[in-house]
Amino acid sequence: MDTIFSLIALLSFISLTSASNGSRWIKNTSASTSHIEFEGNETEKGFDYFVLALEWPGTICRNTHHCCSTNACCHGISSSLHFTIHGLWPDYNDGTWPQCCSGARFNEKKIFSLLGELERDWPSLSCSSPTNCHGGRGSLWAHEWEKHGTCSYPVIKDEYSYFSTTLQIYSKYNILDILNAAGISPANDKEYLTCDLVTAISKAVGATPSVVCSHGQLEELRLCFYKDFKPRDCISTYTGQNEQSCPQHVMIPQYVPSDIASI
Ligand code: U2P
Repeated sequence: MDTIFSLIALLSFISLTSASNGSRWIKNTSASTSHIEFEGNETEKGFDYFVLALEWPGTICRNTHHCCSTNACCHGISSSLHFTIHGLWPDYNDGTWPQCCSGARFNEKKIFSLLGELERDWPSLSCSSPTNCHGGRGSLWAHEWEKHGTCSYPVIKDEYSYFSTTLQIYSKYNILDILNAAGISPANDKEYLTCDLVTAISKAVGATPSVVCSHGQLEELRLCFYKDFKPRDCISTYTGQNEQSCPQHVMIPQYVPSDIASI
C-alpha cells in the first residue's frame, strides 16, 4: 500500500513540475505508432529578442556576377528603392541564436495572400538557393521560416504569422526616409560617418541598430525588438562568420537596376 501511495505522490509531483515550466507531455497516436513524446525541446529554451535584418540592395546587387529569374537584383527591385527584408531572427542576449526549432516545413500556399508584398519587400538578392532545415535547398522565404521562424514560438505561432508580422514591423520604419532626413542619401561618390548613420536611426527608432558592411559599403542594417516588438538596442559586439563590422566611414552605393539587367 505504501508503495502505491509513493507512486501516486511521485506522479503528481512530475505532473505539477512539468505544468509549472510550461512544457507538457503529449500522446502521439498515428496509424503505425502510439508513443508519448515531449513537446517543447528547442522551443522550450525560448529566446530573448528579435532582430529585423534589412539588406541594402545597392551594395548587394553590385556584387551580382550572374543573373537568374529568382534574383531581384537582375530584374530590378520593384517600386522605389528601399532596404529589403533579410529576415526576422529570434536571438539570445549572448549573441547566439536558436535555429531549426521544429520539423515544420515551408509551404508557400500558406502565405499566398502575402506574395505581392513579399516579392516587393522581401525579395531574394541572390541566385543561390539557401539550405533549409531538412538537408535540402529552397527559397529565401523557406530558409528564413524554417531556420528562424520556427524558433519564434510562442510569440509567433505559425508560418503565416511569421511573414505577416515581419512585413508589419518592417512597414513601420522607412529607413531611407530616416537617413534622407539626416542628410544621408545613397551616392557612389560620398562616404558618411558610420556613427552619424547609427545616430540618425537610433533617434528615429528609439533604439540603437547594428550595421554590417562589405568592403566599406553598408550591406545590412539590423533593428532590434523586445518580444512585444517595442524597439530595444541591438547587441553590437557580434560579428558572425563572413560578417564585417563597418569602418569609421561608410559608403551607401546607389542601386542601379539597368546596369544589373545587362549582366
Ligand atoms: O551573419 C551571418 C548569418 O548568421 C545568421 N544570424 C546572424 C546574426 C544574428 O543575430 N542572427 C542570425 O541568425 C544569419 O543567418 P541567415 O538567416 O542568413 O541564414 C546571418 O545571415
